[in-house]
Amino acid sequence: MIEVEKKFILDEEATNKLIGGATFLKEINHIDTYYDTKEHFLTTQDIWLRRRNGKFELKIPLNQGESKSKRTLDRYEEIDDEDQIQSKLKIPKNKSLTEDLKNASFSPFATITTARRKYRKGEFVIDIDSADFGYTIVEVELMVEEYNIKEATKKILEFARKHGLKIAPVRGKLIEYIYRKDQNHYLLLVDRGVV
Ligand code: V4E
Repeated sequence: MIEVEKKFILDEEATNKLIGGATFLKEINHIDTYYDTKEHFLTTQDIWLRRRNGKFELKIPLNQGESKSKRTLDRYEEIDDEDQIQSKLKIPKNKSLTEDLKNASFSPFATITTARRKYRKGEFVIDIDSADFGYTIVEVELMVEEYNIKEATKKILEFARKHGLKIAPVRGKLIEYIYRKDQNHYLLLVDRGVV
């Protein structure tokens, strides 16, 4: 089974419609710190290294080489084993990962705290993410077999329409953060076809 998810922008009216009749599952808080070099070595290759609540996670695109316009779905390999992260990034192992990253010129460039409220509505899981810099988005998710991805995407879009969600490209939290705080970094990501 794989998770198919789509992001949407939320206003108050849409939130009420969305959570009406839904079952509240839980609230999780994330503190994410993202790392890169000053030259944006990782993010310009669509590679994302973060520390989430103290644990390192690396996301590497599976559809590397395809331009954004040709991608139908963004898929990433997700690695959370520190030794594997270090070897994927080709960083020599000497001390802790934090220390070794620092010595290899990787440093934190964004810290985002998110309150994620999870709901279930029928077969859909709804994540409402409120980030601390004043940005709220919703992710609608379906778990399906690999061969049902297209069908699941259609279902999510129907669900969104029914709930008055705007069907439009949405910047995820980190991309929105970069867009607001570092225009040069954002323009570089656009130039490299990452966003
Ligand atoms: C930017 C990015 C990634 C980092 C995580 O992004 P974000 O959506 O802010 O995180 P979150 O909290 O929803 O992560 P989760 O809990 O789901 O693991 S991972 C992939 N990207 C790339 C990306 C892109 N290239 N273009 C756009 C428009 N969005 C994201």
